Amino acid sequence: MSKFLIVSDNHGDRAILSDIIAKWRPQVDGIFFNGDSELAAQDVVFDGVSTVIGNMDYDADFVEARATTIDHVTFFQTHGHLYDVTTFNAWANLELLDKAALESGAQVVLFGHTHIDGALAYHGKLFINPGSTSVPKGPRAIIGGTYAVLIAETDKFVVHFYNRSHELLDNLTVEMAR
Ligand SMILES: [Mn+2]
Repeated sequence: MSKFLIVSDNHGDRAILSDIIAKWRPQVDGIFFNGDSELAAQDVVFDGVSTVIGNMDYDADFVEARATTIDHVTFFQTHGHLYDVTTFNAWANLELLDKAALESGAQVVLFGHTHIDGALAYHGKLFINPGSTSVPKGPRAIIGGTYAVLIAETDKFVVHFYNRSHELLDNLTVEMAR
C-alpha cells in the first residue's frame, strides 16, 4: 500500500501548506502540490514536493506539467488552466487532461485551479482535484478548505478528503478499482 498527499491553491496561505505537509510527510510516499501557491519554487516548504505552476504563480522555475511514477503508480500533474478544466454546470472539463494522461501513460491525474474538490473515475483513470486549502469554491466551499490523500492498494485506489483541521470528510471518499 502506498499513500500520497495532494494539496492545491493555497494562494499565499503558507501556514496551512506548511502545517499540512509537516503533518503528512512522515506518513506518505509522495507529496503533490498542484499550483497557485504564490510562493517561490525554491521555498523550503516545497522540499521533496512535486510542484507545477499555477496561473497566479510567477516563478519560472515551476514546470507546467509533469508525469511522475512512484510505487508503480503513474501520475500526470498540472494546475489546469493550460488544459481548459474550468466549465459551467459540471465539476470539471476533463477532455484535455484525459488526452495528456493517455500520452503520459498515467493512471492518476492531479489538478487544481477550479478550487472545487472532487475525485472521479473516468476513462479508466482517476482524476483528483484536492480543492483549495484556503479559497474553496463549489458545493462544499462551506467546509472552508480541503486537501486529499490517495491510498493506492493492490486492487484499488481510495481518495480521502480532509479539512484544514485534518479531519477526515468520510462522506467524500471515492474508490476506483485498479
Ligand atoms: Mn487558484
